[in-house]
Amino acid sequence: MTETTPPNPRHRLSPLTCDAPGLRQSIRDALVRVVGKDPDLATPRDWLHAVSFAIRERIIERRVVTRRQFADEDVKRVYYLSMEYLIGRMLEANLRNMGILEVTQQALQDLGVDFREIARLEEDAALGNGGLGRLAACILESMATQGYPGYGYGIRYEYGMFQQHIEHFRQVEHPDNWLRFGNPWEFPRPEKTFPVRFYGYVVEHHQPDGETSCNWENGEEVLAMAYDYPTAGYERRNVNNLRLWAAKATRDFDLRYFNEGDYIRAVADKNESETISMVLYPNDATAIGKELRLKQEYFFVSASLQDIIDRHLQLEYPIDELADKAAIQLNDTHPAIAVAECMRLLLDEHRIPWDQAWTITRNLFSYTNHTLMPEALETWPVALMERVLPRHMGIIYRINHEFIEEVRHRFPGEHEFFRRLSIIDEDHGRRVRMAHLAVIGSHRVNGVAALHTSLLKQTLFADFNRVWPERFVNVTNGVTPRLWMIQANPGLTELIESRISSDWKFDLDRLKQFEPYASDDATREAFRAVKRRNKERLAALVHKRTGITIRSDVMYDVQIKRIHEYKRQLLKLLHVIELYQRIRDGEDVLPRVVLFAGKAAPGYQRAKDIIAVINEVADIVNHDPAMGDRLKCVFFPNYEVSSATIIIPAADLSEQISTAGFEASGTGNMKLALNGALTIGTLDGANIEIRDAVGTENIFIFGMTADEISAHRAQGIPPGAHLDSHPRLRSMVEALRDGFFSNGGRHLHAEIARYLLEEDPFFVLADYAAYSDACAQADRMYQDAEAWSEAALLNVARMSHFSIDRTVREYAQNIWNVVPEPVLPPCPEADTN
Ligand code: C3B
Repeated sequence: MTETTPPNPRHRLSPLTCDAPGLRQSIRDALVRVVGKDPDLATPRDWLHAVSFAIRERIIERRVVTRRQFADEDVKRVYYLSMEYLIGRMLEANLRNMGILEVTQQALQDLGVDFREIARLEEDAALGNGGLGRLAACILESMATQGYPGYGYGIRYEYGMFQQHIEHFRQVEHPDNWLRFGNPWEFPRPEKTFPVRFYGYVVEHHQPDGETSCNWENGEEVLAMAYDYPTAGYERRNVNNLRLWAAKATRDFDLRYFNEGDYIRAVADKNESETISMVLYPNDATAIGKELRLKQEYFFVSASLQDIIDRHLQLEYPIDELADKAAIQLNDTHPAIAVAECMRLLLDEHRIPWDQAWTITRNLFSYTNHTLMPEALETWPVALMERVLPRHMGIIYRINHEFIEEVRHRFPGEHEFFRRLSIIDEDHGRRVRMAHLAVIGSHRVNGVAALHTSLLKQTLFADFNRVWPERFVNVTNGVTPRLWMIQANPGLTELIESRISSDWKFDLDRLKQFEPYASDDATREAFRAVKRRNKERLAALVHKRTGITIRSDVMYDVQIKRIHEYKRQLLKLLHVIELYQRIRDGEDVLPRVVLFAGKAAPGYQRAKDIIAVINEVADIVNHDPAMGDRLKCVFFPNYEVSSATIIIPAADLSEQISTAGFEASGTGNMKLALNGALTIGTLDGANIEIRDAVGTENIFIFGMTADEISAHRAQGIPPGAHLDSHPRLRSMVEALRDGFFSNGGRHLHAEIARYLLEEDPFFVLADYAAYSDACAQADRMYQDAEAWSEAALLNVARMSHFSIDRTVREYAQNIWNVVPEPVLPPCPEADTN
């Protein structure tokens, strides 16, 4: 059936029941008929798969209804192109959003199965590195919840983000073979398969009308096969789709080699094509520059665009109306080649003239930038691009030529300006600047927090901002309250629910009604009880993962994010050393647990060294009887979405201490504040907007601003000059340097001390005194439990701006020009007639 065919009455769905007996039956059936197990012999994982299959049947039903509704109503669709989706576990999220969590737990209990026990067995879908990938997952969930016709496109990596083990204090990477037990949440779509070409050459044909048409010939073809992951909106029947592409060889074996008797080579070749979707690159802040990475990018972009255009044509829309019926968002520069691929498809496959194709393309695309760090911006050598994607290189040259002509006309004589704007960087051995292609090919470009967008306009894209000031807009990030509050923190959810009506779950603005309860004694006490239970839950997990025992009646101070110099885990570690020394000196120090978690890119040696030093310091601190349980330092291994949902609700203090001007937004900062942790942070990224929302008295802001950092850098003060800014900073750094905390890694500690004293590119020492003061201020407030609880509750109540639903609405209104489709009422049982 094509998308336009009216529903055939014979194809009427008779929806499955969602009551306990119906679910029980489905789960038992799935166990036998799909998993293939006798219930008497079933393992917990068999039950996990059985319940997942039973739920997926119900999700896909709603997907069919949603798809039909979109087809009938002639909607404009949004396509989100992202190399990363950091989804986490799917069972509980799907059950909750479908509104059938409790009833399913009941059904399992009737079958003698413990939901918690089996849910824990599910592997996280970790197809992303960090903030950027998690944002993509939150956006998909919000589009479904709010009823936007949104489609995600990405890569079905065979291996996701590596698993981090800590061995002898160091990070060791293990492959994340997340699909090894099979994946009940995906629907393979072998019929949705598109060819994707690499290499080869371009043949030009001169047409009688003077135009030139091009054929891209020869080279290698790989097939992109679709796997669909339905994404349920919260208590809505809308189910959207995430389509991930896997690479398949075009033919199973190369017959040539077969005939030559070289069986092994034939099979090896097939495997080589399939490496394209094999593994996620585990880098979040540096461009990788490998040919395979470029192939991954083009692979998923080409398949997605072919699919988008196919759907458009199947719906019988004219090709020149593509940008009226679709909006495509580029999540960072990774999919920027889409601009050239869209042109190629329109020009070569659909025979649209250049100018018209260019107008369509620009109206279709918009681009989100997620970082100002120059090393994260992708550029490809022209020679590599010419070899791998010869047709695209030709298209990029022409886009660039026409663009430079346009600016030459508007800004005559400014040759230096043209050189800086050009897509081709002539200064570093001729490279293609993908960010420039993305800006030129988009009608809107956004940063992800107010400060970030304004810095983008002043620095990275200052020249483009002169050409097209209206093109640059801000859309501050957000987080989904469904995962980061309702699922992660049932205790706090229940407390809020007992005070205000439940519509805040869809409309976080309503959370403001909770504000008056911040000054209510009973609510504060209840809040502390919830925190305490969340800490006990985390303490149990910490013990299980690390063997370290932590108290649950002390301050939990957490820094959880990728390990990076600019995020300044070393600043927090110095504070741990300060506390350690003060306790040893007999001072009375507020008891606390400091918890770090985060992965380092495997090739990023400094970040890996930082992990090792944290672990060694922690080992000394945790084993020193002089600490008397007043200080514990934990490095929580293998930080992932599922562990974040346990750590975040237990936190009191949220460390957001990046060097100002470097963190584009941050989203962990939002999750922690929403769960009633107070932020200690710099004026960086979204911290600024969080401060404005929660009030300066409910957050601890310290350190140099982005402007002050620039000025400070210009002064060129040696970092060692800051040692006297704080009474003990010198002895702390010297203790590190002299190997006081080292456990075989003495050289490493000396090197970290040297790095701080001589290089300190992210101003750890320069900001230390201010940071230590801010920590002391937080400690004083924490000692007044009532004052602290009030501030924490005000944080919760004032986080409405940071709902991903607000973010998605801003994209929809200001960038995509799409409207939500009226969502059917949230009542699954009504389907059962
Ligand atoms: C991150 C940024 O580092 C964060 O500040 C930001 O909140 C998120 O993106 C989401 O916008 N980021 C990332 O995770 N990976 C990149 N390659 C670039 C930015």
